[in-house]
Amino acid sequence: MTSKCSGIHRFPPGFWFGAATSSYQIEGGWNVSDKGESIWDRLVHSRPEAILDGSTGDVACDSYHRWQEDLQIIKEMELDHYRFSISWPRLLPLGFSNKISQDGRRYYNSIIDGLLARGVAPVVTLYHWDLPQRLQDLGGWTNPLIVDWFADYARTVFSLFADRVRTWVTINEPGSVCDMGYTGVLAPGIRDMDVGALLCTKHVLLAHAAAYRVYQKEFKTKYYGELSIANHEMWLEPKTDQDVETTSLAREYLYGRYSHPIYSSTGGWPPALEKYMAEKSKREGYPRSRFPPFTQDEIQLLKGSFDYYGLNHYTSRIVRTATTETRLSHKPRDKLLEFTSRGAKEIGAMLEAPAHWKIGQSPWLKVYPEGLRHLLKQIKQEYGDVRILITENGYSDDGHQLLDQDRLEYHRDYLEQVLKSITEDSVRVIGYTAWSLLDNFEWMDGYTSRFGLYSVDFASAHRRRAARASARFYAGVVRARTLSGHTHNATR
Ligand code: PNW
Repeated sequence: MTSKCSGIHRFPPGFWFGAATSSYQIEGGWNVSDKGESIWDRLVHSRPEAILDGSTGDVACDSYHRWQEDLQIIKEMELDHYRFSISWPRLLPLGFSNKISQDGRRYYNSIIDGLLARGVAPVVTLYHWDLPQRLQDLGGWTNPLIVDWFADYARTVFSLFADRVRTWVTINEPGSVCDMGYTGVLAPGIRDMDVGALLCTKHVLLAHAAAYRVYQKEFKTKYYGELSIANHEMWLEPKTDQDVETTSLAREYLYGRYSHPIYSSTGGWPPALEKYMAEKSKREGYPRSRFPPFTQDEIQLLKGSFDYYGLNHYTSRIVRTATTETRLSHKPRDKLLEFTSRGAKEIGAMLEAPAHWKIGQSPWLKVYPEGLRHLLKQIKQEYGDVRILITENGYSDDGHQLLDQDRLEYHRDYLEQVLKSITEDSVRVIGYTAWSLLDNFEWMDGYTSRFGLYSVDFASAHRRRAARASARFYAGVVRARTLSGHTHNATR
């Protein structure tokens, strides 16, 4: 390392370091007390073959019972914030806000109070993919009424917890919810990319905006909290000059759909994509665009519905324009590629990763730290000088090692890019959230891919947690507020 003692390597005062989890992935306690069934409970129980190791989140890290151990490790790392999510069916067993579970309420109160007692700020996500099954049976995110249902749920959450929670994420990765939920990859596992996913896109965004407006009208003047949505964004780079236009359409398709309506000064769908989809739908013989337009009122409702920019980032891709042959011959090798290759069919883009990029245990996780800096810069260029909170960033391995040098390096190298973007590009990154605090149920990968700074022994009844080298490294960064001057090596 060079310039060890210079201020260049120091994170700005007030920068937040945290770690994240989500309810279904860690809690377990899937049917305790009066908890309702979620779409993930339904999926893992009815289609065990959909999960790589046939496992479930029935017990997971058992954080429903062991939340105090989670608080303990958060304390050990001296984190500034902890991002976790509320399980909608745990708090509202019927899906609707006519019945609040006292047990669910007690559970989340304990976590929030426990965090505050330890000087840790709670960052609370309202929806991290565990929709009440009852609402799914009524059409889930494809039913426009879910906008009201979500707003009601949000109001309930705010009225219970907003006196102590200042930072909120409405929806985790709307793109994953809709595009992976409706290619059959994630729950509800419905395959309707052409229409279902795009209906979901519209409603999930309006639901976010409705929750944002509920807070703004009914809670903001009392509590001054901040809300946003957490988008998953890859850095996409054109392969050649000829691929610039395709790359920009791919960006609009993969994540501009979820950011342009909220963060742009004009609002509404990304214009090129809206035009492309309208023309394509027409060619396909649809009487109206498969990509449902917004009304003027909806555009206004969504525009500016944020207090910071929530960003989940893991990986990057090189984009080239698809030829007819590549589209037909392309065989997806993993779930994410399956989704992006469908995206490729929709917009004619092929996503690739150079062979020399390191790959995590999750086949989609190709490591390119510089991509994060490019992406942050682009967000600033597109949407102005917005404050950005990195709500997720992390690396998977098979979990066998406590000396997890690869994960340590991933966090170190991505954090270094964050620092560069703050100091050299003047991007206002206000915090970094490592995914994940501890190993957990990694959706379709079950327990075969591990993202934890802490390992969890899923074979032990106690679900024993143990610090990995990456956790000690991260704790060192949090303490020193710099990347230099402490150990970068897992062997110690
Ligand atoms: C996130 N991609 O999902 C989720 O928010 C977490 O629940 C999950 O455990 C974590 O990442 C690791 O997978 C992702 O398309 C969804 O590259 C999609 C992508 C990456 C992460």
